[in-house]
Amino acid sequence: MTTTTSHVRAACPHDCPDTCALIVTVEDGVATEVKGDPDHPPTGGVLCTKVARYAERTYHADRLLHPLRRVGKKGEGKFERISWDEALDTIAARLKPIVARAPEALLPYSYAGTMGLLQGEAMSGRFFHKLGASLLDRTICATAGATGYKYTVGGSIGTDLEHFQDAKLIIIWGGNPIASNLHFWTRAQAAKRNGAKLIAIDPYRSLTAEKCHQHIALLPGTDAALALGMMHVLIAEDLLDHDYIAQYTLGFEQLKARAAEWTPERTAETCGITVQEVVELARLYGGMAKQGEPVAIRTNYGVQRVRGGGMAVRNIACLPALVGAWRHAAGGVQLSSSGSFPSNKALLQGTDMLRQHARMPRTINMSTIGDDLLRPASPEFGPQIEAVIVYNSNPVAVAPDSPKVAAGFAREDLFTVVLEHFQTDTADYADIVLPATTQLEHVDVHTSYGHLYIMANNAAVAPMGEAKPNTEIFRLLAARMGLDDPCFRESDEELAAQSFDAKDSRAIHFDWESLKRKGWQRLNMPSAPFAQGGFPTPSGKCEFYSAQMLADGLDPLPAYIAPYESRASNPELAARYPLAMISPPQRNFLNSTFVNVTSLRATEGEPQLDMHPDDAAARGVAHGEMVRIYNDRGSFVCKLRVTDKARAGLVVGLSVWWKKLAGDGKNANEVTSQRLTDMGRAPTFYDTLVQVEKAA
Ligand SMILES: Nc1nc2c(c(=O)[nH]1)N[C@H]1C(S)=C(S)[C@@H](COP(=O)(O)OP(=O)(O)OC[C@H]3O[C@@H](n4cnc5c(=O)[nH]c(N)nc54)[C@H](O)[C@@H]3O)O[C@H]1N2
Ligand SMILES: Nc1nc2c(c(=O)[nH]1)N[C@H]1C(S)=C(S)[C@@H](COP(=O)(O)OP(=O)(O)OC[C@H]3O[C@@H](n4cnc5c(=O)[nH]c(N)nc54)[C@H](O)[C@@H]3O)O[C@H]1N2
Ligand code: SF4
Ligand SMILES: [Mo]
Repeated sequence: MTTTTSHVRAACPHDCPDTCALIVTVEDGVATEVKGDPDHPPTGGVLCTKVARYAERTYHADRLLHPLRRVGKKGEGKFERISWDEALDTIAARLKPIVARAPEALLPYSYAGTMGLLQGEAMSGRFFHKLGASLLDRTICATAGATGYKYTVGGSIGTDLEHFQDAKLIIIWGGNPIASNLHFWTRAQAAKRNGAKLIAIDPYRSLTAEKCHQHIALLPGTDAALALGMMHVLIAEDLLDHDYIAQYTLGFEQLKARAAEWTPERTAETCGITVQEVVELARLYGGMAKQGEPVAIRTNYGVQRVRGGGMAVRNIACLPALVGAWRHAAGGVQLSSSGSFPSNKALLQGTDMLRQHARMPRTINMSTIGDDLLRPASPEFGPQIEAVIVYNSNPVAVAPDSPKVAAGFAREDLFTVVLEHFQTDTADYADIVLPATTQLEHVDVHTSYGHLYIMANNAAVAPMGEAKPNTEIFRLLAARMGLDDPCFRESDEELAAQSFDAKDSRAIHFDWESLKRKGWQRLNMPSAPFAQGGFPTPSGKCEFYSAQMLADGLDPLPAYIAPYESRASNPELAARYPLAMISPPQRNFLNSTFVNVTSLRATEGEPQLDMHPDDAAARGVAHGEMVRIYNDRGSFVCKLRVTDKARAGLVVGLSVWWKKLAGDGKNANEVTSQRLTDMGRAPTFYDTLVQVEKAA
């Protein structure tokens, strides 16, 4: 019989733009249900399939409940239980001599397993900054697009999620919101019911593309060209907002000359689509805008995981200014809303402590972790990496060129600590594994990259077993390493209270005590951010021409940068590996999180590869057969699904599988490369040529 029931306000911690408000039912100290808050406008009481199962993940039989020490070979996953004291003493004993000799030989490796400001980089940032460890460039997801967007618009600010239902045209460009941005999709459907037209631009007929009025299946990595072709038509047919251009943009004359080069014919040829598709898309977009209708673009990260990914987002971000779409709250473009949040990251992360060192520590790019773990000491590189502390990330599964990543983590002389909920592919390589709490067991504060609310997460239940929050683990490690600055003694409540500046007009009246009770608070932001210009660029205008880009060694105008690996750009490689492979997220996983939750994995079945019937026929492979996907970097095996969802020449392996839960112990990152994007030093996951054959 239940004696006490409570409802705790929480926030979804996952790397998803929606940052839902959660209400957790707790009965006698056990979380029995996780629901969406019906009153939070973005959430609207609805959660995705994954987080509706959050209790199942939290109480999973495989949760790590106490510290572990490796007893088998690296990667084998054999461990024995040890006490917290022993774990912390062992770590301090290994790290102290390394840090004394060469602090940069220590590297943090983390990403957005939790997006929380506290359990993300608060105490951990202070810890590594104080020691002078290598800095980590957190590029694995969004920096190419964010950089291209910033050059053009000035910051990660765009159309407010809460207005999309009023748009009359929505272009979903390189995103699959049914899987990865559900609460945007709800609004796109409301717009559709109000008569809006939905167009998906995606090489793959995703769940979302299938439900749009029109699907333009261009070749991967060619979006920058499509945007240039649209500009060409908009200018040639005078579908422009001359007044907006004159007042609020920079460089129109130069842009005009550049766009003139991108005839619909050249664009269609580059993108692998028809001339009609190019011309009609531009006419619809510019024509509706000219009639005063709100036209919106939701662009997402799918366009920027290729060589020219930064430029692709930049070009797309120019379009609303050309047609004056920013005049409407329901017009414009959204890539991310993260730049709207005035969080005190530098304070939380102790960035100031970097000044205590003779010089700035070097920066290691998380997207090239494979090469960097295998790199010897050198004057250019600095010391060899001798110790890595991994938290909120699963690099052995998610980082590109996985054979190198695994080889790096397998180094006998590397000391690896992994803070985790589960024994992931990466944890298998750890010397010491430390059990971390989940969102139901710790406190946090969140921003969002899809909406405009500050979110509070209260702890709903006590930590499971001996698990501890990341913040607490780094406090304990700091003490063991002899770091005695007062900042290492601040509690999570104290950190949360500092997370926003209440004097900033956007976070006005921020007060942690009241946020905790209410759960969420909307930022004070205008509904149409650039209706009257005010772009946070150097010129204050939307920059078609960017002097900053020129200074950074880039083309100052919108341009097309072909993929590293495509038939057109690299015919010799394509002769051996003729198929372009992309590996976007599965609906029921979140990157590699949830792959070990049985009910969700059962829904996705097993790793599959989608291939067009013509390509399957040419290779003599049939639906349901096991196939081997390979290139010079590696190979993995999948079950083949023959379907015209993949355009001819394209194969799609939905991701990111735990390697050890796939039949052959490998996943799509066996074949992806460590080459980086044009801007933002980001990975090129969707810029990959492969060949496919029947598996032996
Ligand atoms: N269910 C679920 N939700 C997620 C995630 C997840 O793993 N699962 N991941 C979260 C994270 S970390 C992120 S960054 C976001 C990602 O969110 P999105 O950026 O929306 O990513 P995807 O859902 O992968 O959609 C990308 C789409 O881009 C398409 N695409 C691939 N290459 C190209 C290209 O060159 N051009 C164009 N136009 N399209 C292309 C793919 O086919 C895919 O349908 O989602 C978040 N939400
Ligand atoms: N082939 C291919 N590879 C990709 C992508 C792709 O589309 N295709 N997408 C890329 C993208 S967009 C991204 S963002 C990256 C994501 O890569 P990661 O950021 O590594 O994300 P996850 O795989 O979800 O791993 C997060 C881990 O953090 C753990 N975790 C969660 N909360 C906590 C916590 O509070 N404390 C601790 N200690 N651990 C916690 C989870 O258990 C999980 O194992 O993957 C990239 N890799
Ligand atoms: S993963 Fe995204 S859609 Fe699902 S509950 Fe979390 S924030 Fe909401
Ligand atoms: Mo991501």
